[in-house]
Amino acid sequence: MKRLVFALAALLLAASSFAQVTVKDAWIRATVPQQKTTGIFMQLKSAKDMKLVAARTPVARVVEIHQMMMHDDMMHMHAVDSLALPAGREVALQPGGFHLMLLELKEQVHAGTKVPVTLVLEGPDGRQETLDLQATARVLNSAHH
Ligand SMILES: [Cu+2]
Repeated sequence: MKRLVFALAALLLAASSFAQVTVKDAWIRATVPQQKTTGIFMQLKSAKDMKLVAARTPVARVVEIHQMMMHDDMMHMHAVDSLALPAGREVALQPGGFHLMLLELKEQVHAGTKVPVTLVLEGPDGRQETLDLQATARVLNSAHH
């Protein structure tokens, strides 16, 4: 019985640490037929120091964490290993900055549809947890953004 109580406590702790990362306004850029790449954007806020180390979605074979920046008057983007989520600070994944890059899309992403996304987050102790969310497909530069 004692062991069961400990197991339950561990489960509750795991569940509450999930809730310490909040996601706001997750969206995915809608695509046209034959398009093989797109991006996912959102606001992330973690109550404790965490980092985003990976992500996956059923609509793409490959998901990378990308950073976009100006270099020699040109926009460049490159993959990064992780994105730091400092405690209490809102981190934006947005066009022109960090984003989740979807490569080898399996299907067209139509505006208005919801796409499941799983984030893999890692704490300072190296322990990983996952966070499931839904990203709504929008056309970039649409009036309501
Ligand atoms: Cu990219």
